[in-house]
Amino acid sequence: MSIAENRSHGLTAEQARQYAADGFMILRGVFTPAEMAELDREAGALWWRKDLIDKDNIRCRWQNHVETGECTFECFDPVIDVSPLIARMADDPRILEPLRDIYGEPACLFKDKLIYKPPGAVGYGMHQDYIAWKTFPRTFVTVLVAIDAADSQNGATEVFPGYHKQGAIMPEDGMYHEIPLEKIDLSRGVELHLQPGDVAIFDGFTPHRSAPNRTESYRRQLYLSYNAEHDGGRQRDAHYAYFHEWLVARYAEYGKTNTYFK
Ligand SMILES: O=C(O)CCC(=O)C(=O)O
Repeated sequence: MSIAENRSHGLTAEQARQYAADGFMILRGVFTPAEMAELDREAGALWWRKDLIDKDNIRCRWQNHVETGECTFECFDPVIDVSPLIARMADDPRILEPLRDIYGEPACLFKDKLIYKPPGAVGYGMHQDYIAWKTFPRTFVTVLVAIDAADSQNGATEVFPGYHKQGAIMPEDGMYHEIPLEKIDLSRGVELHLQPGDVAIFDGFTPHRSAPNRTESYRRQLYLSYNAEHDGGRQRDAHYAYFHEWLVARYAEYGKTNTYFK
């Protein structure tokens, strides 16, 4: 039976081969303009949730402005519990079927983020998403859904193909590490230039980074991450319970002890 037989959203054998070789892939036009208009409105409405956006709420991630240094809200992590629309998207066959072809078995949602990348946000240093916590799945894969177009000007995510086969590049000590740039051949970088409704998928061991957003507009993306069913099953709740404990401990190291999750 061919890989996509009887299913309308599965990968072709060539797409599956390319993903296995490179550790990332792009699927164009997965979500319709009407669906993206709805998601655009949802992300806009969430941006105004002043009851949630607070420096002490560990749901919220912040970044400095590349020119002024001003600390700006940039991400909800998690997001599906405050957005039934995004929860439905995370369960959409157009995401789950490609993942089933990558895994050879069903995918389970592990983590969900809405990244706004507002004007001036500095972006991310080189890293792999895998972090060596006892329960962190080695089959971690992220599905990025572009809400806005992403390009070099607004800091598209840049992935480095092939390295996923090496596993963890940095020590597996349960801490987050940026990867020194000399460990990566930067000429291999591929910026994920996307249009609204496009989807990119990349492996938890694929090194990636993103440059500052040097435009006056947001570069909004969903980052929905999954694990293969055999690798811990449905463990999203357990992940966030552990992640929150870990975050609270990290903040406490900097003297910040009044954190909460809402
Ligand atoms: O926003 C981006 O381009 C990268 C985000 C990222 O790497 C992450 O959240 O781990």
